[in-house]
Amino acid sequence: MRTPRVLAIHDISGVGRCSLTVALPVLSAAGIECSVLPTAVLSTHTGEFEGYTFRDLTEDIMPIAQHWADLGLHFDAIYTGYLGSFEQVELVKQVIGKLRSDNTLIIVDPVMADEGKLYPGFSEDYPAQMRTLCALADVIVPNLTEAALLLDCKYDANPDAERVGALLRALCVNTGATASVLTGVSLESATNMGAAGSNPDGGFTYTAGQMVPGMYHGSGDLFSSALVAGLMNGRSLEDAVALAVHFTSTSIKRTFAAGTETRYGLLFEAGLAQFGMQFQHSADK
Ligand code: PXL
Repeated sequence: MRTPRVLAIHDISGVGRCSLTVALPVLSAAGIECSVLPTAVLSTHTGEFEGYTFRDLTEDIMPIAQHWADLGLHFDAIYTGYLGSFEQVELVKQVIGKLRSDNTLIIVDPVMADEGKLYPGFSEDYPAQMRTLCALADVIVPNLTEAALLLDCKYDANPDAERVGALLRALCVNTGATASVLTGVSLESATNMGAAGSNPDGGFTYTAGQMVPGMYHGSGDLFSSALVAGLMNGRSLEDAVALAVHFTSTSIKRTFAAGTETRYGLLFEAGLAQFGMQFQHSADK
């Protein structure tokens, strides 16, 4: 059995459990080789921290990708997340063009905003630039804020099922992505929170976990990384959304119960072995 290889293109924030410090352990636990292209090195993520350092690695992006192209490496998926700048989005599009082959799955998490606001450091024209990266994707994974920015429509924090369906369809039509997954969606009842994934027939599927009060940094990255883990293990989009909701939701509950500062991220480590177990190949059991 060949180990699938995923290229994760994100920043690495040393502390705070997001981007590559989440993608690496989650994909490895799921039996996937996670190659990394770090776009920047930060001391912490940019949410709720002040005085963080930021080392931009823009100049290294193309030489790194070129080396891999020269080595003739094959990537089964390319998974992008937080990108430091407008220019980096452009470069990542070129990297995808250089390294993708016919059967490389492209997953774009258009990390740029939450709770109705762009993250610090992103300009108003960044969403339009991110839309051009989404056009290359098989699957995009925006939260509700990012969806509104990609569609240039009003942010609705609590859309009903009809609106969620319309957003998912519009995300595919307007960006050119093949499928879309919307995170931070609460349907069914005010006490649940989950994600919805588009169906090729225009409908969608929805999975939810228990709603926990508070805003949890890195939950989008944990969700997307788990989604990629599911897809690379041959799960359908619906099943991958469900397992990613489950893993994220249990991690949020554990973090809430521990009462740790949410800016330090989700306590996902204690659930990682169990998460990986669902993907164990019968030969390894
Ligand atoms: O979790 C997304 C993320 C990733 N990387 C950096 C961030 C954020 C969100 O704030 O600041 C550097």
